[in-house]
Amino acid sequence: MFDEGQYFAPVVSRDDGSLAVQLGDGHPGLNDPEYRQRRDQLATMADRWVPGEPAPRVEYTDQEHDVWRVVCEDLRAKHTTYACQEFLDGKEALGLPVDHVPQLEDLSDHLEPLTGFRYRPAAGLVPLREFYGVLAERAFWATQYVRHHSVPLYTPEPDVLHEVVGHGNTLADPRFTGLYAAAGAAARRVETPEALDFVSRIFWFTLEFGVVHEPDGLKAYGAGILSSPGEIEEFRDITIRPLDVLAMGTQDYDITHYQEVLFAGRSFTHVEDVIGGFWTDCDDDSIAALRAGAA
Ligand code: TIH
Ligand code: FE2
Repeated sequence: MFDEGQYFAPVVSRDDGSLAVQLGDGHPGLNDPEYRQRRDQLATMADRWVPGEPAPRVEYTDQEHDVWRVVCEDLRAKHTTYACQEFLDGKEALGLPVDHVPQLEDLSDHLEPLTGFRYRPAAGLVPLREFYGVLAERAFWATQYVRHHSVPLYTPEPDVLHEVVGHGNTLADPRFTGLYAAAGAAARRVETPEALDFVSRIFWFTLEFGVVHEPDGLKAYGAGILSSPGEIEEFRDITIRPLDVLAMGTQDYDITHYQEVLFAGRSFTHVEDVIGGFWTDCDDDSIAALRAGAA
């Protein structure tokens, strides 16, 4: 139950050293040979990346730029309505293009002076401990492929739109990156799979799917909501629970559908205090004690 799961569609190596991405049943690109070839190509490029070198530059196609533009244009007004202030601050600082897919390396050059963060290109499979651990060094593993053009409004797989529009805008804001770095430090500190699982669920319900009360209503700060033009319109209508470390660290979720329960901070400061504070102090023993109290 506590295996250190994988974040993305699995990839397998071919005899020639290239990678093949395994798209599951029901994936919109499953029967689109061109899309599959593209996914394999980008995964292979990322796999060949060597730490310390720039992330590979991708020549995006017109169709990929179109998907980027459709999603960004759709999200423009929705972010104004539904995104929390700190996200909007990061968005202003980063100034992402709307009309083309930007390169990870160029974004890293913009992010680094703001918060110290840089992207690393992910081929697909990033084990949880590695994915979270490098946040402590202000590095963020990111995919470079674009979601299938038939499903611009929601994808169950993290694509470059999610990594950049969802996470990138937050990685440009120092209050957010304090939280990311604290999550990374926690992931490095804990040793048991149970504790890592606990830390990663809290990440899911905060930096991926967190919401926060602001004076004019409930806002999203989680990258998974903020990169989905579909889900961003729904989050105010579902079950919203108060921040609670034990509840969040043990709550199940389904990565393939809109979320059914979210946890709201009373303010961004409240999230920093409760969640940032937890990540800063937690260890195997404190997490085991929390779990035992729940039993
Ligand atoms: N569902 C998000 C989107 O459509 O942008 C992507 C993901 C967020 C978290 C996991 S996958
Ligand atoms: Fe994400």
